[in-house]
Amino acid sequence: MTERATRRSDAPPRVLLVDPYLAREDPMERKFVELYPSLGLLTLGAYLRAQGIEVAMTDLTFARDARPVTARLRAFRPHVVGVHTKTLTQPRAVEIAERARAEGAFSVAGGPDAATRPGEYLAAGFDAVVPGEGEGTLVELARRVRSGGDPAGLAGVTVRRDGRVVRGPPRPFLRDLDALPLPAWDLVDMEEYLGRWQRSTGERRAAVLTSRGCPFDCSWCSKPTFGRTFRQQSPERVLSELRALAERYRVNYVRFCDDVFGVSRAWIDRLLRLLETERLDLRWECLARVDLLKPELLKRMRQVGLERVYVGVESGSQKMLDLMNRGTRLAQVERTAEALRREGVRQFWFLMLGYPGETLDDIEQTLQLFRKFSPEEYSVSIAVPVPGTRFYDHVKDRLTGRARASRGAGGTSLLYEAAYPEVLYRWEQARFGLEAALGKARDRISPRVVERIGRAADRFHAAVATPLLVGKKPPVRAAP
Ligand code: B12
Ligand code: SF4
Repeated sequence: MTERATRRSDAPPRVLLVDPYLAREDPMERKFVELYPSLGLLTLGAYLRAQGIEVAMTDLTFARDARPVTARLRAFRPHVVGVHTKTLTQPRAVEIAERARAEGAFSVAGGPDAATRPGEYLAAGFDAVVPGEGEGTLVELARRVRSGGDPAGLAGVTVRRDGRVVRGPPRPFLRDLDALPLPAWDLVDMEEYLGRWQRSTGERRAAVLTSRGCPFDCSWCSKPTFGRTFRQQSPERVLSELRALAERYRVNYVRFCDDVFGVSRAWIDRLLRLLETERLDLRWECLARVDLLKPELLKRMRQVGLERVYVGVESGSQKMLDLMNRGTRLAQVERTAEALRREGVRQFWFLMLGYPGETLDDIEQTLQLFRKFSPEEYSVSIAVPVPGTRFYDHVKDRLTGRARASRGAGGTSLLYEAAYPEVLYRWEQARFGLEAALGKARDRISPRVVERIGRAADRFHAAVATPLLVGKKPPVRAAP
């Protein structure tokens, strides 16, 4: 390491950031994923620059393969190559570490997947992993590598020495998110992202993050980077980012990417007041919890451009919501769904099947709730036990062989021995598909015909499909 790291040690460190996500390889891309550049990398890039580090980025989102990384390595000659990781992109990330090594650069992995299993990334060839918040750690790491020192022991850095994983002490989280510079949008081809949005929706859409972490504690949720910590930027800082996007890139639609938007009522009140007075002419969407979206708040959000809300409904059974430790009530789901419909805000529901303790009756309650509100968009996934969650711990002795291989795809296969066979969950997913189609058809064909088809499908489900698909497995014990 020493020889390649000391190369031109008089110059400031150079860091190449890489997003290994290739949209064309993502099976979910056509269905749900809407393309935005990684905010984690753009913020890291801006922070490094502010500390005097030279930064370049290769974003593979629109590429055919990872070859552009090698071209950039040769042109930029970075001391450090920093790769963002998701489970889906793990093989590509490892390939990039190999390319970095071939060009004599130090490779470091960060982001949600490397944070969950740093040892595997090190064994696969990365020189280091940063499992937590990246800004301060990457600056120190780049300086240490550039000066020829050993990064082992640096706060926030994990390395492998003599076959053992060596973790540096934890680095405290950044306290003041307002102190972060605006994301370095110029590191990616913003026009490629915005142009695609413009062609498909007529809007120039960008992603914005106002907070880090989430204070809630759903049993299946993996939060390897920020844990249960929660910090937010001031509404004024958020507004300056929105203004910069509008002025520099003519952005007129924003997706707030926070885990949960508007956790603090005082905060959201202030942001809405600013949006009311500033008149940015912006439309936006966010992910919110039903317990936080009070109808009168929703009305004000709508007045300043709210178009769509992602809602984690998850189940139509209160028993299941409690088992998942969601902290929400069915009455809140219904109140929110009604208010969203009244205000003309599109709703995207997240639903989950196959969580431990769920019976056919619970699934039926979920379907009835779905039928009642016919959300404009939805995703119904089969519960994925992600390592590091209570759900995973509860079922880890019952994982199927596919669990490891399909961790990244998520939501389409049954990865543990649940109450019913996978085919039953797939069938239930199809029932939601039919229900959604019928919901849409209500405007075009007679509601009576729609009802009749629905009832026939229910009868077929009860009399034929269920006995055929359920098999004779006894239901398993409930979740923790
Ligand atoms: C917004 C979001 C999206 C948006 C925008 C994605 C984007 N391009 O940024 C959309 C909806 C498009 C999306 C899509 C997908 N997403 Co997403 N997404 C998120 C979400 C909610 C926030 C991401 C974010 O901006 N975080 C804030 C930034 C500041 O944090 P960060 O990215 O983690 O980066 C920090 C550290 O991790 C670290 N770091 C990150 N990278 C690196 C690299 C180096 C070298 C270093 C040193 C440090 C470092 O430093 C950063 C700053 O402190 C997260 C959940 C979450 N809370 O993170 C899920 C999440 C990242 N997504 C996830 C998934 C699975 C996907 C998809 C693969 C879904 C799919 N297709 O099936 C796609 C992939 C698309 C893509 N382009 O990568 C998972 C990843 C889990 C995993 N282990 O893989 C997460 C964690 C959600 C979850 N709990 O399941 N996503
Ligand atoms: S699912 Fe959402 S609300 Fe629940 S803990 Fe995870 S991020 Fe927070």
